[in-house]
Parts: sequence; C-alpha cells; structure tokens
Amino acid sequence: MSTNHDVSAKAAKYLELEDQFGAHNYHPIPVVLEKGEGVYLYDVDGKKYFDFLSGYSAVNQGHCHPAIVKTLQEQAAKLTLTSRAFHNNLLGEYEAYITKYFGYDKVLPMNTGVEGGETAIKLARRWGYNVKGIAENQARIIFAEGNFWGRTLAAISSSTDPSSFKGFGPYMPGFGLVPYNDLAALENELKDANVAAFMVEPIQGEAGVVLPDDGYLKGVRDLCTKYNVLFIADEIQTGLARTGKMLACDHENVRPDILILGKALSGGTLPISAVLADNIVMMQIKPGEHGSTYGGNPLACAVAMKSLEVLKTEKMAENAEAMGQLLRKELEQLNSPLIKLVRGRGLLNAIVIDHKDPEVSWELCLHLRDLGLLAKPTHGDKIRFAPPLIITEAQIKEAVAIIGAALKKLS
Ligand code: IF1
Repeated sequence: MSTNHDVSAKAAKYLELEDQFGAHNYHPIPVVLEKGEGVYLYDVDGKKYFDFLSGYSAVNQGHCHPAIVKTLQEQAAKLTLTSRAFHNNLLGEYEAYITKYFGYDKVLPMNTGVEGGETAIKLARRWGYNVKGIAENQARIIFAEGNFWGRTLAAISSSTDPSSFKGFGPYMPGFGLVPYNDLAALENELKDANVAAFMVEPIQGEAGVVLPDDGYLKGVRDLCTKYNVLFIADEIQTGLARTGKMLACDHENVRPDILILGKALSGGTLPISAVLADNIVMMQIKPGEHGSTYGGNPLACAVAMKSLEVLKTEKMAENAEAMGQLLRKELEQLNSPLIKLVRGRGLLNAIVIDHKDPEVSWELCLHLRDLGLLAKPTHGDKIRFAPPLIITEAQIKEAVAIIGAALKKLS
C-alpha cells in the first residue's frame, strides 16, 4: 500500500488553511471540491468525481438541481427572513404543502436535523405529561443502540458511540436504550408507564447502513400503539426517496406518530428540517414555548416545496429502487474477496470490507478518489455508497467499474 495519495500543490493550500484556522473536528478525505453538478463533483484542479456520499444524503436530488437553484435564487432576491415575529407569504403555503404531502395535521419547521430530533422529543415529553398523564419530570424517551441523530448534548446523551459522547458529560436524564431490531427488548421497556416515546431510524445510517429484519417497523408501530407510546421516526437520512420509497417507513406501510425530516428537504442547499405530527401531539406546544430564528423562513419554505416537488416529478424514489438493485447486483458480481457483504435499500448502501487491517477502507477510499469516485468509510470496515438519486444505469456501471479497479489495487 505505497500509493502516492498526495494532493496537488493548489489543493494542499486549502488543506493548510483548514488545518491552521479550523477546529480539528473532522478527518476528511483529502480532496478539495469547488463545483457540483448532478451526480458529479469537481475539485479545484478540475478533476471530476462521482459523488457516492451525496452530502450524507442531503443531495438526493443531485448537486445544484436547476429547478431548486432557480427557486433559491428568485426567492433570495425577494425575501429571505422575517423571523416568526411576523407572518410571511410562504410559510402557510409550505405548511399546507408538506402536511398534505406526508399526511399529517401539522408541521413544525426547524433548520438542522438535530433540531428536528430535539423538537420531536420536546413534543413527546409534552404529550407524555398533558395527554398520557405522566407525572412531572418523569417522562422517558427510549432510543435504539447504535442510533445517530446529531451532536447536541441531548443527541449525544442517547448515543452508544464513545466518539460521540465521551468527555462531554453530564448527560440528559430520562433517556433509555434498547438493542436495535429487538422487539422483545422494546416491549419490556414500553411496559414502563413513564415512557412517552420510542425514537428510531428505520435504517441505521451512521451505524453502517444497518437494516432491521422485515416486520420490525410494523412491530414497533404495534407495540407503541399497544402501550400508548409515541413512535418517532428519524427519517432525516432514510427519507425523501433515498431508500426507494418516499419514506423508509413506507416499505412496511407504517405511519409514525412523529416524523422528522431534514437533509434532502433542501436538496443540499440550506439547512431545513421539519417535524410532522397530528394535532393531539403538535398542539401541546403553545406560543413562545419553542422555535428558532430561521425556522420557517420564506427562503427555506420556497426551497423545501421545490425540493419535495422534484422528488415526485422526476420519480426519484422509483429510480433509487431500480438503481439500488442494479448497484448491489453489480457490486456482488465483482466477486471481490475484500467485500464481505453488500447491503442496503434503494440507494442507501454499504459494503463491509473483509480485511484484518482496519486502515484498508481508508486506503480504498483514497484509490476510489484517485480513480474518480468519492466515498467515505464509517466505523472502520464499512463504506457507504449513496449516490444522488438521479444516477443512471450507465453511470452505475461506470462507477462499479471504478470500485472494481480500486479493489484490485489493494489485493
Ligand atoms: C456529522 C453519519 C450521516 C442523521 C440522522 C439526524 C441527523 C443525522 C439519521 C442530524 C446526521 C450526519 C451528520 C454528519 C455525519 C452524518 C452521518 F455519518 F454520522 F452517519 F448522514 F450518515 N438523524 N447525519 O444521519 O442531522 O443536525 O447534522 O443536520 O458529521 O455530524 P444534522
């Protein structure tokens, strides 16, 4: 493994700036990007890459989607922010649009995904006290081991990954954990009358694209109904056509009580998140009790509506389903001894690398970069393959040829 993975002198300058002036809270693949178009990214030296990360599934619609960018530019020139101290002419239209789109009474607009999670938990606690009748300060929220929902103190308080939570205590009380994909363990917890909600990702992204058994989501729905507990689905990564359906919950036809969306709600242009629920949950929060400066701003409203619209008009869920099947089949046909496992749903996929050296996934991603494909290892031995949902059959085949060539450089 003595490949020369040096970057150009031009790229090195950008790395130095970040190294000197930025916090060292990331360890990126050494590549400096300056342009995106559809499924492609371009670096500062003009080299073109397939994007197989899609901004962690924020760029489902493809980089700089023309219709989204047009809407963004037009609205940016007209009105961007009023704050919620006043009304704006797009908020109500957006709220009507997104609630109809997903079939909920109401929406609460926020910005980042983690704020969506925080909002869902605040709603669940309120519902727990006001509706379920839990005694003050006794509400519990249950999470699945291996979950990832962001970096706030609440989010890391539910984390089982030491690199997320270690050294940042004390942690949020009132949280519990059960193993993922374990309905018996969940039922055991839900018997506690102080439990207000179970919050779960339909497929665990950060954990390495971990799919539960068929029937798990249906089982979660049934248990939450049985024990009068809210089912919160974190579809920030799995939602918006990524897994081959508009929501990953649609694969089992289950409807969560609280739905959290983010990432691709803006096609990668702005931080936009949304929490959807029916009145019995949403109306527990009263004026002045929750919000944010940017949540529901007119620019975000316009961009979110267009981002949702193109997912449907361009049939991105259908394409994700078809291209995902092709991608997994082609990856399996590489018959690489280094690929232990190919797994995923739609275009949310991962390979598990079979090698005793954990550095080999990183090395593979550097070879992929050199050959024109960008991907990132997660948890050592896994590499996520999640291109924009507009990818074509020919592009999938070309990308898999690159992956095959990169794997050969390692063996
Ligand atoms: C980082 C991974 C992806 C998420 C789910 C909520 C959030 C996320 C299911 C919070 C965010 C990110 C954030 C990014 C890395 C990342 C990630 F590698 F950790 F696993 F996407 F795959 N729920 N996911 O996946 O959303 O507040 O960030 O908008 O470095 O933290 P956010």
